[in-house]
Amino acid sequence: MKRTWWKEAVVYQVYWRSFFDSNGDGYGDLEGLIQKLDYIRDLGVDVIWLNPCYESPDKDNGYDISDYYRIMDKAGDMETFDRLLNEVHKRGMKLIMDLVVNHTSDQHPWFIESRSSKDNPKRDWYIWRDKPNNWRSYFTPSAWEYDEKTGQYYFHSFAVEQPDLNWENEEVREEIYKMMRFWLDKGIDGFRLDAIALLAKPEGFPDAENPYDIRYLTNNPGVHDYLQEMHEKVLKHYDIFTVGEVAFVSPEEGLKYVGEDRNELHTLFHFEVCDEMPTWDPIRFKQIQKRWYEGLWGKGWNSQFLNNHDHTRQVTRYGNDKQFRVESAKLLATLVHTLPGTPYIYQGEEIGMTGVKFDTIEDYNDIAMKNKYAEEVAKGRDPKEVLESLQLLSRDNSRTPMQWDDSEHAGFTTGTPWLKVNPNYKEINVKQALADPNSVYYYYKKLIQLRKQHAVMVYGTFRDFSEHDPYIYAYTRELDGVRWLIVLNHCDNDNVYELPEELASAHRHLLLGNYTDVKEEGTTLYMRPHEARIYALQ
Ligand code: TEU
Repeated sequence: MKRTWWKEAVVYQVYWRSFFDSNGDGYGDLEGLIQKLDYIRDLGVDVIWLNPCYESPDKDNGYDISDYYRIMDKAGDMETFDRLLNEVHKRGMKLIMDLVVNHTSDQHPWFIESRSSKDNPKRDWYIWRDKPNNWRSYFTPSAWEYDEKTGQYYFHSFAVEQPDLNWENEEVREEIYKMMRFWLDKGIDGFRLDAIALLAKPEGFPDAENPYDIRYLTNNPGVHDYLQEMHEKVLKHYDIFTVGEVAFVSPEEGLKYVGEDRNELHTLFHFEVCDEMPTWDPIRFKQIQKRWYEGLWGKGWNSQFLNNHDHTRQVTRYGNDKQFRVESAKLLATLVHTLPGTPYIYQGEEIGMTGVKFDTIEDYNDIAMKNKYAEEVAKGRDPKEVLESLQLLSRDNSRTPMQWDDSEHAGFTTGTPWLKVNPNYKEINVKQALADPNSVYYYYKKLIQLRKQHAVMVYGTFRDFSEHDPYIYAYTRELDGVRWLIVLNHCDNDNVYELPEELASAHRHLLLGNYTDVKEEGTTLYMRPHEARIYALQ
């Protein structure tokens, strides 16, 4: 298999508005990120993924861009961005930008022109129709919005304020490619391509049988032509790393985006876990891993992540954030860093930050959640019940400010934070984590070190030795005669793992574990709640 830096890398996602506020306005900013770069570097991170910081009315926290060539005031300015890039590079790290090209803000001058009249030259830059079909958008009951001025509807896959660009229009594509070159010529190291599987729309927009199953929004014929053109005209001319957000795909479909012979993207985020597996489902999770491994291995590269700015923090959603928070956070980290693919850390995950439950809808900010809340309450449902039903998966679970210390607002801001800090910041914060040698933070650091020292962790073949076990996940990675065994007890109780014959005779050397000692007898491993072990077998 071809060895590349981005397969070996560990990526750290910075949701800058919640990372560190340098000027007291309540929003994190690029200057704040610069001040915390040493913290990120010390963890061992190679690449930073920066959420969108372009000019934006901020209806969807920067995913509604009104000027691709400017930095939004909340984040800073272009001079600060240039300095950030330079400071990242000085520390031997790389920076990839989040880029949204499926849609813009409705305040983008292109859209303002487009909606101004039917014969405006930019009319065709967006998607206009006389009649809507029955599709829903990700965030609203209809994917179409009526525009009185010209008496037509425009299409939006997300919020009303996020009209989709018309990728069939060549001028649109050329403008986007030009803008991508602008950023790449600055020296950024790649893109995380937002909602990239949505670029192509189906001919004629036929009605869906079940409008609630929004798969129709993604993977439509033509998307690969756009990506191959983007690769040809932009991406292939730079030594960069690209990761595309590709929802609702099987490994076979996914391979079309990332196949090494396809000239499209390097890697993808598929969402079989984060979108489609609401709570921990061990057998299903194992099947997903196995299928993606078999589908991609040797042909294209996967990503590993259990949360991001759209998905509730992993220790809350997939682990135990109460009695076993520390053990569970370490177990999930072990999983993400030892399964095949490039591992992602979402800011705060490395100290075991948890999700949040605010008492009122007013305390929430997430447009997806707020729209859904309004829709359900309008149907006559009990508001309290609606709030409760939306809490676990609200995107604000992962967006609360980074917890730096136990001072007011967790040391995130001297002002009023744009979103409330999780009340548990007095116990869970960076300062505490750095002072405790057994913290989640130091465990991440060790995992990342291991990845740098042992190619088996990146390039090793994968085999599951626990397919039907609902609690224990045991698998090997193997490369050039080096064999590792990972054993995880994803459970609040003790469990026993009997080593299969094939592995039983090997000498085991413990490389990393999340308990201070190891209980085993012969070929029987006694695993405590949320215990994780990485062994080298000899
Ligand atoms: O998300 C796209 C998206 O579809 C997610 O809402 C969804 O939850 C998922 O994980 C993929 O199926 C991206 C951004 O990450 C999100 O923050 C934006 O709101 C959205 O695009 C619109 O730009």
